[in-house]
Amino acid sequence: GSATTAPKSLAARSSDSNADVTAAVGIIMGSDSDLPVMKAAAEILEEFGVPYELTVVSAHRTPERMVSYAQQAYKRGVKVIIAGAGGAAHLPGMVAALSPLPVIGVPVKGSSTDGMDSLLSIVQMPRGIPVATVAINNATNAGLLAVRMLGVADSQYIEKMLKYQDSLKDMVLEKVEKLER
Ligand code: RP5
Repeated sequence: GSATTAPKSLAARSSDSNADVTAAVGIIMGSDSDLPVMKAAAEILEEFGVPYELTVVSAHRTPERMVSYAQQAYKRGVKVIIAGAGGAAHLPGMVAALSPLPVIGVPVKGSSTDGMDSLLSIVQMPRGIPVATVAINNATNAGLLAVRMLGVADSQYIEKMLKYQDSLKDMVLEKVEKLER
């Protein structure tokens, strides 16, 4: 295919989309072992009706794929990239270096250092190349932050976010009511 055509594994998804829809958010991760954490971002995007794509791109094991993904994503219409990785987590920062898009980094907790290795690898970016880093394993917040970014240009997401925030408030108030009963 041409340079701006998505690989087959990158067909946009969301509950109410067909395969021709352009993904607004690209979710990438260093390994399929990151999927149990990263799927929370996909669940949020499903909930908000955001077309997204999801795939594995490894900075260390598939460096050329990382370069082409990062260089092509904006040309294919992707607006925000969510990148998750564990350990020596170079993927989010390298993708931010190669792409003009906002990159949200998700530090994925590994087995040896409680995710601190990944957190510090992702958050300590040099001036000039930002990565918006969420908490360790908090792919939910990465999804929500992506929705807020899309809200800048698409007010349906602002409306949906206001409702989501209301639902969080209701949830807490219900618990308070039960506690105080
Ligand atoms: C990182 O190494 C990946 O993002 C993953 O979190 C970690 C381990 O990968 P696997 O050895 O499980 O494939 O690059």
